[in-house]
Amino acid sequence: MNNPIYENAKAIYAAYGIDTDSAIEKALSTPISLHCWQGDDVKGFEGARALDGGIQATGNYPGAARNPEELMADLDKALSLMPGAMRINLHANYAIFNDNNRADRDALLPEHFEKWVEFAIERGLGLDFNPTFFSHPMVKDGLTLSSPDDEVRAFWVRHGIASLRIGEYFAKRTGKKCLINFWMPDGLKEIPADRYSPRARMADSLDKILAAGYDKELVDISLESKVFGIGLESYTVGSAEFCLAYSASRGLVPLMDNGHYHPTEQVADKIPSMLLFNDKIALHVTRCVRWDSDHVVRYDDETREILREVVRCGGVDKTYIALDYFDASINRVAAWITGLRAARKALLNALLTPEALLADYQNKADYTSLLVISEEIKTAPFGAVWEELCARAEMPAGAAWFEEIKKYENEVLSARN
Ligand code: RNT
Ligand code: ZN
Repeated sequence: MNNPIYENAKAIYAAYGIDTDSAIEKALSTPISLHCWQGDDVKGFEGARALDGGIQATGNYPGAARNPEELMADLDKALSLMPGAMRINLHANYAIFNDNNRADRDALLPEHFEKWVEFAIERGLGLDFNPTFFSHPMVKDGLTLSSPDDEVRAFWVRHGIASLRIGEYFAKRTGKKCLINFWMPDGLKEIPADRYSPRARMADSLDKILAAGYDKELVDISLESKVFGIGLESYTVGSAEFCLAYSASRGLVPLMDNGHYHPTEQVADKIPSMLLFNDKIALHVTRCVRWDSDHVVRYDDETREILREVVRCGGVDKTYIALDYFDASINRVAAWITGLRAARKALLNALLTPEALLADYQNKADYTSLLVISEEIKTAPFGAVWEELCARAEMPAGAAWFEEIKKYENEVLSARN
């Protein structure tokens, strides 16, 4: 470890009381869950043509994965250029059927994910799971678990229960706990006459799913709130208050997606309160441009602040960190890698920030020092530590990884249409 550039950076951070070696170690060992759905614009393998549920993937860049083999090959390519511990986040519509075992969402079984389980085990990865409450004919008038139609609700309750079993199976096979995240798009385009009943039905349906029981050693269940969706602008059943209150009362993990709040709300500011009152929290790290657009995560102020808050609250081991974005307008493998590396950089940056020193200034009301040091630390040689992290993970630093992806595009992706 005699890279003089790194040694110099190490000394600069040491002057702030920061140990770069342990920061690198923690940044590498903290798992980040990679969403399978960036690889094919959230289409899945059920033959769906349109994405609904108030979310949209825009763009038509060539080379999207068309089947499980292609998606797995693309994931492998992406994983080969992502430093640090990874998990794979699957959605129910990515079930892999053969000719004899096709099943609708309400009858999904662990066996429909066997190939994913093998994929994960071979690579030593954990798996997370998401029931898919969108892009399906049983979504009636934009509603699933909150529908007034008994049959619709019953169908989705069965889907929820099936998802618990799949998540438990993932954990048993991989030996790693699985996070099962529930996000229902349920909402209305127009101003509702009744905001109460859909929420009451949603709570009742979720209760029915949980009543089926699940092994808390194997899985955690999270609930993701949202503010609005495209075509569902006026009312969201699973609002922030609904999801927070429901999670708290039923022992679930609250999940915050930073695209799911009003534009001036900061998820970073919500994290301390959530960590104060929950053993665990979950995050969907995304980037919204003017709306919940799910742009590729960048190493920007918002991402940095979110990860800093997780770190300074001592929340790294209490927080499920997952990525959630889908950009169809650029090379999708590059999108995966860019977002993951940005999130990992933000985590490293947080671990390299002298939070205790800064908090001390705040507590002493020494706001001058707080401002000055906060600004000076910004130009500390972060890049040298990031390069060292990449070297320790045996991954290219800088943009060298992109050459590999361009080659992959020419040789593999461009042959798809
Ligand atoms: C949608 C939510 C949700 C989805 C995924 C595909 O607004 O963020 O997490 O992005 O389930
Ligand atoms: Zn999300």
